[in-house]
Amino acid sequence: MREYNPNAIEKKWQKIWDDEETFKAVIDKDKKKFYPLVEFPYPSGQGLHVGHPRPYTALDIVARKRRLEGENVIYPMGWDAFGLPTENYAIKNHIHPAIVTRDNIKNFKSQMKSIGFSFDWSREINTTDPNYYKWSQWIFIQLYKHGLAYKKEMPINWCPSCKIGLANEEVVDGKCERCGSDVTHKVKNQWMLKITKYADRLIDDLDDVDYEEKIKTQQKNWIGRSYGAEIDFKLKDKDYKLNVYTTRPDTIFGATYMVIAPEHPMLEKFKDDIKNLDKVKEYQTFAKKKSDFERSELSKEKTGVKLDGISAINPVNGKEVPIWISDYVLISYGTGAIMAVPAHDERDFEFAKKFDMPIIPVIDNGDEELPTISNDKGLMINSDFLNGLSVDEAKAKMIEYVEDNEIGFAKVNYKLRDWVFSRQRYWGEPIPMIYCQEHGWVPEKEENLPIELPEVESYEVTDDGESPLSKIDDFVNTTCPICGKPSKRETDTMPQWAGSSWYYLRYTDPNNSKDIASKENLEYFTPVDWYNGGMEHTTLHLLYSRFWHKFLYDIGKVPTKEPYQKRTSHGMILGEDHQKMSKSRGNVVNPDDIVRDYGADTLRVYEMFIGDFRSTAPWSDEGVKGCRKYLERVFNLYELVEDGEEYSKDLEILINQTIKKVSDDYESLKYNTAIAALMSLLNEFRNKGTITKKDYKTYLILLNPVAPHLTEELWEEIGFEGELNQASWPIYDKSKLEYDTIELPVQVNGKVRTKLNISKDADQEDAVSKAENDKNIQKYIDGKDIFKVIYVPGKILNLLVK
Ligand code: ANZ
Repeated sequence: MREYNPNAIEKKWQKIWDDEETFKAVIDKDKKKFYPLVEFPYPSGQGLHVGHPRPYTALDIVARKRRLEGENVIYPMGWDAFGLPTENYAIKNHIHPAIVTRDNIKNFKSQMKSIGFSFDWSREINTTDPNYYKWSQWIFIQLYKHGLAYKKEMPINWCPSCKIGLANEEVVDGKCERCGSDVTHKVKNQWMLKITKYADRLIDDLDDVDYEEKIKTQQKNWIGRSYGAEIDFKLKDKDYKLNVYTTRPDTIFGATYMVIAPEHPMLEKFKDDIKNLDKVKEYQTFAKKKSDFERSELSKEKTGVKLDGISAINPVNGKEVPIWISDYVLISYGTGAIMAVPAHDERDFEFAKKFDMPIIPVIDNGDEELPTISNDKGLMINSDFLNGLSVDEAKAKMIEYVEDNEIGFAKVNYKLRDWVFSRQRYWGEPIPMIYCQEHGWVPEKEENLPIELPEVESYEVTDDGESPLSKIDDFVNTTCPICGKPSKRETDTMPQWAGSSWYYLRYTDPNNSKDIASKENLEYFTPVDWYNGGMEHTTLHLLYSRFWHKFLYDIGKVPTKEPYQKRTSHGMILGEDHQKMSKSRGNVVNPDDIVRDYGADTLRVYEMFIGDFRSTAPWSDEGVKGCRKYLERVFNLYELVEDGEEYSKDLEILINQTIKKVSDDYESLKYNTAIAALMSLLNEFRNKGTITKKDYKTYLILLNPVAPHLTEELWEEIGFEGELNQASWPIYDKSKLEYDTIELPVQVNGKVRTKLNISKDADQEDAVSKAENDKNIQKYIDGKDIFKVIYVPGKILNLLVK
């Protein structure tokens, strides 16, 4: 056995692919295009992690296979390079973030190249390049011009440690997603994007795309559309209507009290009427300390204060109901006030139990014991004119009632909030807006874009939380694009999600200086046919980019309604200890080490063989070694090759089956079972001892997408025509997918005793041994001697015994 030395082979082929621009995509209208996309990384100082190559390899396999099938594949890569870690590193080490970014990109790129991904490097993009962010700024201006960007003073999630405003999505369990500190609130004037205007389309258009179901569900839940009604409850003896949002207008006869958020404006308005105002104020301070997340946790102990001196009237039965303040009602959702129906809502139930309030069941679902929280099956009771109706009928009837009586109306609500788009940081795209005393906010003239980030002495946020740009007079002081009078530039920058919201468009035409990308390129290459990424991006990046895309569609900039036709997700790779890989745990595996010690092809095979692509999988050095062994066997397969332009007769079916399996599996994220099938075909080759050139050729092509360097090398070595990447993907013969089996009648002493399922070409030894193992035959031959065998393949087997 000769020694497999992947390093030399891999460098050689990587150079050839680079020199020949093998994977460069050019418009070719005669060919079907295929646009696979993986999420471009944030080029951190840590370099590539073994988690990165998992999705990159997976779609590289699909990209390479589709090229062999004759498709015109555009598989691009770039850098999502604005963001906090780089900025924090720059602050700490006094290096310009642009330099940190450049060095990190260099490292990432050489790591990626060493793994042999078939990226079209001529389309590389970098979100921090002014030629790129010019267009992020341009898109912002269009959003502004279409009324989708506005400035608003509002409480934002504030990380006291990073000194940055966070989007809701960046707050995880009440903590800053980046540094883990407790998030507080701060009122700031922020640029906002009206993603809520697109809420319906972001839900409804999911019907037209092929996303994994769990991704669709998460997006829908995040947007959180619910159908209900707003209903007015008059305050007793006051000219004021307390307006509630409910998804269950049917349960109104069971509303025994009301709850308003501690921030509800009514409290200020009636402060003179509230007798226990001190308690109320105390409670408001207490609630302020908690995040919305903590406040809405179901399991948490309910707290609240009953307003003394003020109450409301249930509009359907005229009964007086008390009003409470409690933090389980959020000011930011619905109307910030609810009618509480403790018999049928879990939170209300807990609250009513704790504070000893009446619980009136209004739905009879047949349970012996009322009330019951399971609340949408059964007929209405205790509900006057709704009695006897089903829940759905009662909902409709109550909405009709409140509308007729002008005490409310049907209402659709969303959990989705507008997108806080301002960051008070340095390392982001400057928001291209100017404030003029006379004209208010005015967008920068488009011909002046990009507004480049100026040099600053310090990248640190000012103590009052303003962007470091606010300290650069040259940057701040400008003139109004409308009247030319002295004006001030916006100093906030965009969030990290900006550049990634449209990058897949730029790949189609990365150097265009006149447009985000030309119409021709967009029409040919978009939409992305297959986008793979992490589940953690489902409600952030994926939703944001769908929003921007829809907006660009509305203004005629892109030809499709949706950016991504298909979306899949991968599982994380864990350390050998089954924990998430992290520096502090010391369980991080560096892909460079694997490439150096075992080769890129081994890394690729292992990353795909590690387990089901969608599931998390622990790293295993033993597993890597096993994959290396497999490739060593492939490397020595040439020893078995003899001339022959057809498949080996006895392998024909297995080869056809393997082509089918591998082709299907590569397209359906089943990389591990595809590789298993290739491993078992290799074993069959070795068992047999010799294979034909066609057997070999087919094997190399099938394995090529996973182990591209080794297979190219073997292809060249044996002298097949051209380079493997120019070959054609094998097509299986449908008529040769199954062994021909027949029902073979088996006689004992001339009498048919059974029928065996057996290949029509089975040899005599095979047929007899199968017959001997058959229960029906054993009865007649046990303890006897087979003295003669008559066998006509495909026809009959006769055993003569005595
Ligand atoms: C009465 C009722 C009876 C309710 C019942 C539910 C079940 P989704 O589906 O999430 O939209 N709610 C309304 N505004 C709220 C706020 N600002 N903070 C906390 N809870 C609020 O849920 C809507 C339901 O959540 C509403 O319907 C309201 O309680 C509550 F058997 O009204 B319901």
